[in-house]
Amino acid sequence: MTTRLRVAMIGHGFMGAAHSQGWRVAPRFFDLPLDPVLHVVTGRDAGSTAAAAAKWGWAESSTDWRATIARDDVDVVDIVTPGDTHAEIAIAALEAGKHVLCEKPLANSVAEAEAMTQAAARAEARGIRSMVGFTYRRVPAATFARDLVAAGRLGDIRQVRAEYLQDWLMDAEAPMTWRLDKQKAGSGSLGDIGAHAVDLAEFITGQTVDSVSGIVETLVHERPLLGEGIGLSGTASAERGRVTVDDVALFTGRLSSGALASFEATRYRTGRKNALRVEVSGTRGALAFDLERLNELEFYDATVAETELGFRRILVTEHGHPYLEPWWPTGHILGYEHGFSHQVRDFSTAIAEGVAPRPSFADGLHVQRVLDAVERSSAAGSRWVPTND
Ligand code: SOE
Repeated sequence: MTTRLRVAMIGHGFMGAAHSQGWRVAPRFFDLPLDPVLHVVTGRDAGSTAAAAAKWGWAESSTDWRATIARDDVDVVDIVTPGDTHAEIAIAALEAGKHVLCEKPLANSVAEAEAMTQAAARAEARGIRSMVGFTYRRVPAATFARDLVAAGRLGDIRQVRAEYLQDWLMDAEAPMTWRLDKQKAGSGSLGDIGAHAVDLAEFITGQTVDSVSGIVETLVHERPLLGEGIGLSGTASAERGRVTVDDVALFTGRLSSGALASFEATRYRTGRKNALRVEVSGTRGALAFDLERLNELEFYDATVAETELGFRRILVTEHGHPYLEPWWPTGHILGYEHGFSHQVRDFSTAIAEGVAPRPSFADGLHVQRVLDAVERSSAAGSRWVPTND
């Protein structure tokens, strides 16, 4: 019989739904070495936490995360709360001997991310694993892009362009959410979605961003406070509040190979709903990934006959592609939610096999340093700032 992996999830908003789905579905498709059990979900409010438990299939609900972490019958703590609580919960969970999966960005500051990474290193020495939830690495086309680069199909990387564009804040009268509050979110577009662009560009190229020159800017400084409901589906109240985060972040990065990369993160790009795109250009070829077309990868092979040159669209839907074998008959497509099952597969496999999973807390700390360097660069008139790894 497969050993159970008893999971406690802290938080139950949008990401909580995505993670619940991952924990529930992954063992039904993948042959996992450990059997994840949706054991207990924890939130601030008893009523909505119990409702989330019933909706997503968690056996129990609780309003006390410290008590949850202290339980002997919990093996994994999955953190899907806003960034201001990541450090405290993750460090406590690691110290209590629990494996930890933490949503991105790892923390709200470099200092917090450093403390978390130190706690993760101490725990790792005792066989306790930790991972940060940069889930888009696990979209099959993005993983396949990484494989093509690693196999040398692009040659030497000359240039990279990474952007994450959304438009859900275009309406200046849409109510405040915690994602617009620096205290809770750490930063705006920069950390919320720019962090994904940095991680994915580094993952695909196998390189790191070593210095940056950037600018961050707030476009809408004030919004109605939330009346009733939650998030964007909530109603606006008559009171107004100040937006304390960036709305747009633009920056240039110098990669470890010396190549240049450009980055763009905004939630004000009309018509772009969830456009996480990475384009990589090398001496032997090029590729372009676009999350809005997540079952495809554009690939240009510069080594073919001149008369046959051109980007071609690879359908990343075959059983030979990363993660695809156990899903549907070949040629059938996947969606946003599948990345969360792939995350569960990789995390639980690493726990079972006793290896350190990636992206690690150290990887998350590195991204945090890039975000911090962009903010410092912007404050200093876009001067180049090392990311200090
Ligand atoms: C909101 O902009 C958001 O939900 C991010 O917080 C997620 O990380 C990203 O996956 C989708 O957009």
